Amino acid sequence: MTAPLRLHYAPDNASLIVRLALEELGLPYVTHLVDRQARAQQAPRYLRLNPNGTIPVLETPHGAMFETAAILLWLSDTTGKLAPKPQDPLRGPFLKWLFWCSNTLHTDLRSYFYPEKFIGPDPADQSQLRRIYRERIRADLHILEEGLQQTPALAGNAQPGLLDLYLPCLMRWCDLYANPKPSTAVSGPPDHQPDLPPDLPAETPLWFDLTAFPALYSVCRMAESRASTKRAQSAEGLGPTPFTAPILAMPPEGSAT
Ligand SMILES: N[C@@H](CCC(=O)N[C@@H](CS)C(=O)NCC(=O)O)C(=O)O
Repeated sequence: MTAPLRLHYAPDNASLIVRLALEELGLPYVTHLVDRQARAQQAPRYLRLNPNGTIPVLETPHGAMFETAAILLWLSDTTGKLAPKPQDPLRGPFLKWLFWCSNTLHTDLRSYFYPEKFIGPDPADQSQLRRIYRERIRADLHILEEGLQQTPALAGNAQPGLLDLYLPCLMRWCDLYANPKPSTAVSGPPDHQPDLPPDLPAETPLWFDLTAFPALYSVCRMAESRASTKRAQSAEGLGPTPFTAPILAMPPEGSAT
């Protein structure tokens, strides 16, 4: 790989997962901030790179890539790292869970975070959609925990793979943005402030507790010990324990929403 890779990112967005991969691989790259306050992801210049208007984009010698999991696999394929090889018996399970992260949990979180994109501006409709997706995400987390327990080689081991990068970010977002946590609601960025679900009284305990998922907790703990995470923490202002006890990002530039 000779031409510089350019990551179009916003702090604590899905681009964080790609940043972690670039750091883990030790690849040289430059970043370009997508200014979410200015809705730069909808600017014509950005839409030429990614017509979906989603973050991230990675500009590569083979063209601009979008879709987080595709970027991760491309990085892994071109370097021969961070994933089981095609003949490895772990390859199938790895692909299954990578695609599941992208198509199921990440997609369900997206519906929960941005209900207006899927059901329109009516707050009652949005609450209803969130209720549905909260249940889906709950079920997703149990399915994931069981999958990790059944196949421990997938993640949480000494040699990190792509799932060790993707899963901690998803857990971070579950905790920060999908939890009806009063402290988050007070200080959080406006369009990432889920209301307390209408069917839950204010004093209802948080529904997401990472410690209830031991395999996932262990993956997050290990992620926090890696140098790649430390570099991403300082680049995006992620705080001291970005995955096991996340706080809202205080990035040196840009904003999460
Ligand atoms: N399927 C996309 C989803 C990426 C995604 O949801 N990005 C969010 C940030 S975490 C985004 O672009 N949000 C802004 C928007 O949708 O306008 C991927 O895997 O890359």
